[in-house]
Amino acid sequence: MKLSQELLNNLIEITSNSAIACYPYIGKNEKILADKAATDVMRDQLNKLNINGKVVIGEGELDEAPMLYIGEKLGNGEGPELDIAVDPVEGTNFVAKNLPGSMSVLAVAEKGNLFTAPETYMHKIASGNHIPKGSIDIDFTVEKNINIYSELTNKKKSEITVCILNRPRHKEIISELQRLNVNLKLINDGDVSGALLVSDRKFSVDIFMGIGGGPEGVIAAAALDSLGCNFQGRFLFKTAEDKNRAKEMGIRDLNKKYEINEIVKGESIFCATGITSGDLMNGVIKKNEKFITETIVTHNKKRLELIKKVVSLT
Ligand code: VTB
Repeated sequence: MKLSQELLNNLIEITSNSAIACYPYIGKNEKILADKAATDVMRDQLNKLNINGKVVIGEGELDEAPMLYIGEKLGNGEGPELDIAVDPVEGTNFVAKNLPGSMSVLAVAEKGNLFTAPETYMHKIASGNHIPKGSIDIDFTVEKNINIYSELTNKKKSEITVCILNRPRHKEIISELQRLNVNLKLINDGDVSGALLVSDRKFSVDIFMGIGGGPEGVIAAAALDSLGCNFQGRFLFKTAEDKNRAKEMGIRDLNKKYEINEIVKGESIFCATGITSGDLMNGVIKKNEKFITETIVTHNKKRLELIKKVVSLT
């Protein structure tokens, strides 16, 4: 394997520590401070690794520092060349308001294998690995996709659940799903987790759809790829600035529908540690002088693994 077990262990350590760095900010209504605490730890620890990494999915551009920005070099420059996607706090509102589902996330692939995405919206659709590739399509109507899913799984429409961000822009999709008598799982933020809920039937989510962050789409695709799940995305570039930025990043066809294997290629590692407890894993727990973290990990064609770590306070 090209991405080593040592790298995987290091990434688990890093997202655990960046989640722990957020712990004091849970419920403090200070999302910027929470994000900064996690970002500082993530950057600092990534820079100590024997890697020659570059951020391909980050938060903004250089002038928006101190965030980990697109193009930032990470590592001591002495190891493998890697593309790195960072989301030190996915769900900053959840941390600030002490709500379920925030996590600290990293995804890594070999250089050139992870899509460099600008910070813009993405229209996404995801389904589990029990659905044959190419069956459900972002360009089909909601009704057509639900009918296909229903036929493939022998589920009645009333037994199907769709996860979607609760946003005014989804008014029509949500009404259509209601008309079809499909169950909704309406999430307020955190659409990386939302997309991952299709990966295992125990989460009771059949399809994830709708418009969310583009970077979050790429990160979710990295995990879904390892799990053999389906994902398609199309960036939505609205302003002239967005469009120019996309062109600068090498995106020629601004309306292109991306298949999962165009977003993430080859081997990849996805690593997410819970900050506040959610559907996927528990959040950081402080017990005596120790922190207990839960991290979900995918590495190449391995199943979603849940790793518990105990970190002593120093
Ligand atoms: C989602 C969600 C993120 O942004 O991508 C969302 O996963 C999309 O943007 O947690 P809007 O909030 O503008 O709809 C977040 O909520 C925050 O980055």
